[in-house]
Amino acid sequence: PTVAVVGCPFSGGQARPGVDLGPNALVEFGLLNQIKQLGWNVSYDGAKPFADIAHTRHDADDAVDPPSHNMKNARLVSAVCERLAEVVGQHAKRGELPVTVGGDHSLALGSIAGTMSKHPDACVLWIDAHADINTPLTTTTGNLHGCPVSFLLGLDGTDVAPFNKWAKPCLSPNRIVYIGLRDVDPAEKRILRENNIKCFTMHDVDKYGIGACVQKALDHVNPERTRPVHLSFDVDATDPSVAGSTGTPVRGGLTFREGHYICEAVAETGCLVALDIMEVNPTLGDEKLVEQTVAVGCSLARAALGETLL
Ligand code: DIR
Ligand code: MN
Ligand code: MN
Ligand code: MN
Repeated sequence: PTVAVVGCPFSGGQARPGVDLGPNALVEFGLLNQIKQLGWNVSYDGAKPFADIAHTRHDADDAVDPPSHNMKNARLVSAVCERLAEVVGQHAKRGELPVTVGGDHSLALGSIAGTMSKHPDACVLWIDAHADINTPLTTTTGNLHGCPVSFLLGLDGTDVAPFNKWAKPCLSPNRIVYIGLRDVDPAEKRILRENNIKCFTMHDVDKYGIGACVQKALDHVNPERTRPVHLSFDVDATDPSVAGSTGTPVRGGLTFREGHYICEAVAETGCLVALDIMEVNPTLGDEKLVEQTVAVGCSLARAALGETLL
C-alpha cells in the first residue's frame, strides 16, 4: 500500500504568512521516511502540483483578487483547492492513501472534495478548536480557512463564484463529526444546531474522556465501521502547549495523548482513506516551539497511519 504525501504550501485562507512553509518543515523533519518505516510505500511530488499558484498571494491587491462576498483571496483559495481536489482524487483513484500536509485549513475543501470523488460514501472526522463552518454570508474575518465545511455541505450562501464553478456539495451534515471545539462563532453555533451536526467540544472531552468521545463520534458517522474515513486534523485542536506554532491557537485544547489517541483509534478502524495535517506554521514561536509543533504534526500522521505504542 502506498501513502501519497501531498504537500500544499498555501497560506491564502488566513492572514498569517508562514503556514505555507508547513509542508516543507514536516518533510525536512523526516515525515516521508517515518511513514516508510511503518511499512508504507511513500510518494511525494513536492510543491510541483501547486508550483504555479499556491505560493502567490494578492492581499490588498484588489485588482487581482478583489474581496468577493466578504471573502479574502477567494479566487486564489478556489484555484488551489480545485487543484488539490484533482491531485487527491487522482491518488485515491490509484488506490493510494493521500496525506495532505498544509498549509491552512481552507485546503480541506479541496482534499475532502478529492476524497469524495473516489469515495462518495466517506465520512469526515474534523479535529479542530474551530468549526470552520462559516459561510461567505456569516464570516466576520473573511478568512476562508474558517469556511471550508460550509462549502462541502453546500450551505446557504456557498453557491457563489468562483467556487461554484467546481465545488459541488459532496458531504451531508450527518457524515461529519467534530472533536476538540472550543472557539466557535455565534453564527457557526446556529449553523451547527440547525443542521444537527454532531460535535464533541472540549467540554465533552473533559466530561466523557477521549475514548468515549471518539467511540461516540465514530458510532455517529460510521456505525458499522464500513464507511471510508477522511480525518482532517487541524493542529490547533491540540493545546498551545502541545502544538503552539499555529496561526490561531486557543487555550484549553487536546493533550498530546488525546490528539494521538484520536489518530490511533481511527487507524484501528482500518477505514482511513485520507488524512489532512493542517495549520503548522513554522515561523511562529521560538525554535523549540517550532520543532515541537513540527514533531507533533509528524507523530499525529504516524499514529493515523498505524504506528502503535507496542
Ligand atoms: C474564525 C476563526 N471562526 C473565522 N477560524 C479559524 O475566521 O471564521 N479557523 N481560526 O481555523
Ligand atoms: Mn499580488
Ligand atoms: Mn481548522
Ligand atoms: Mn482551527
